[in-house]
Amino acid sequence: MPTTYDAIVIGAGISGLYSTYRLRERGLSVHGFEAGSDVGGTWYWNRYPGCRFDSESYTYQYSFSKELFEEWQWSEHFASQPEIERYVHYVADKFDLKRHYDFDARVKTVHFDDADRMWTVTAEDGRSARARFIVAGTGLLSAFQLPDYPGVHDFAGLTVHTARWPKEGIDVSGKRVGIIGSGPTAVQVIQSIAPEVGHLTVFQRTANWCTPLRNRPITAEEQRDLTAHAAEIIDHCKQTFAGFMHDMDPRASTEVASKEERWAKYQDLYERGGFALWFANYNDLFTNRAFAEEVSEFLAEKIRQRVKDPATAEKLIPKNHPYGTKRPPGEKDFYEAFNRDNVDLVDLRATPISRITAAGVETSEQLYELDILIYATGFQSLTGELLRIDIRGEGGLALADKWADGPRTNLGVQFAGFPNFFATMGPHHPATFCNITRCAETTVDWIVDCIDYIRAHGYTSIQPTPEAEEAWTRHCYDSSKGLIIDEMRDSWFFGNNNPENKGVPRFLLWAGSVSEFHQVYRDVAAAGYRGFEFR
Ligand code: NA7
Repeated sequence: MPTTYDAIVIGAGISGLYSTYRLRERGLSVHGFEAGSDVGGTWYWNRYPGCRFDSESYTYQYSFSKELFEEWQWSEHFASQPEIERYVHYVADKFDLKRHYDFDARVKTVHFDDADRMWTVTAEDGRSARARFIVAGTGLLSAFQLPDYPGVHDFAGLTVHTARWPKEGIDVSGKRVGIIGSGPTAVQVIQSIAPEVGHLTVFQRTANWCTPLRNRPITAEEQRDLTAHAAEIIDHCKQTFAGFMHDMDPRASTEVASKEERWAKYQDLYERGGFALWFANYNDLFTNRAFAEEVSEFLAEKIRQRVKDPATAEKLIPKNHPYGTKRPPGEKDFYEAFNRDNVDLVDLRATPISRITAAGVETSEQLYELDILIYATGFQSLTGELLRIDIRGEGGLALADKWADGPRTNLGVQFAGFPNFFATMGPHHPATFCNITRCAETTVDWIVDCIDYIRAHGYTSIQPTPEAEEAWTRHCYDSSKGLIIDEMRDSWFFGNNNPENKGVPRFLLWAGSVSEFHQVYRDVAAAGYRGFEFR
């Protein structure tokens, strides 16, 4: 008979670890399941070359412990994966969180028992536990995807997805390497390995608007300043649109009559780095196509300046979406990589991949022979990490069936028919467009307060009312209307590569601001968890 706990946490990443910490602090017995061999979540799996934050390090860290906050110092403005992984270990060790987890335990089933209203969680290897409450800290970009090209498993060389990069690394020196994908991950990999490989072929389906990250070491003086203002920085992030430290300009671009003045601002933001151009720009960037296209024109000019071969530069300039409609990759010398003799760019719109063969990648034009094939092809975004688990609620209702026509949630945190099941970062969760830790802490605090409320009132369970779920779901699907992204629907925000969408992308985020998200969560709790029913 499996051991029974008050709560089971799935995942030992940023939100899972914090859930474990908070639940234990409130006196609940907690057990965790983690597919990886150790803590870290995203920062455990994504250990590919060049992996680093695109949030400023000090805006991403946990803020729940003053001591932790004061102890940890980042070495760079945008820390790299090894440092981030060290940080997550530091947190887990400091708060003695690892002992609660089964590691190497990928969850296979999460089933609700109608008789005693308890959940049973079972891992692939049969390890199992029961609990009244489930907190799924399974992330939003965890279920990695390979394309469905014919022969995808036929390649005789080394195949690797960036989200499964081996711990011991891969020796790319002198090798013929191919990479499929051109999102933020691919950009980080390409600029890192280009100087090392024998030859690199980049297979690009959609060019992206990449902007300089401007990473650099944190100087002693900067550190003193950051330490002095650490709490203020975090508080400030909670007031901004997406939880980063950048403030949108209070003006719309249309209020600035002179193109020279607007252009000077783009240049300033381009110099500032991080997401400044995205989140500190004029406030109509997401709604005014002409303005987004002007910023695109500014960036296209930069690409033409940086890439020597005009034909390659044109391929690297996005033609199907303006700036700001996809998450813009941060880069250092990504564009300069294409000036190297050992790097080639293949435009998959002009010459699509026909199949993967034992020798390499075959396009409509030619076969590219390779030693190593890297897939930087992203994730079954937002839904994949939950749908890949067999989750069954009341009456055996399968989550996959409930979501057959798209996800349905209340506040992104609970699903009707799945009592006491909480997701920290699923679809339609307001936190998914956020600087993750900033919103994960709020979400977990909300969940843990809610569990406290249930226990304090002698209830056994909570789940959304069907009406509230319908209203939130409709609200989220509608929230992209009027935004430029809605005209394209071609990023992971819409699950554009998610198989369950069957080619009909749906908006999987909530297009509100971080401060609105905090308000919505506060209001619902203050109104006795309006839109949820207790038993
Ligand atoms: P993304 O941003 O989802 O990018 C995936 C990339 O892979 C993107 O360029 C896709 O092109 C490409 N892709 C996906 N499927 C295919 C196929 N079948 N053929 C060719 N190319 C393909 O994932 P990332 O890992 O880069 O970044 C994820 C997030 O992590 C990012 O937003 C940051 O928050 C960190 P497409 O654009 O679909 O044409």
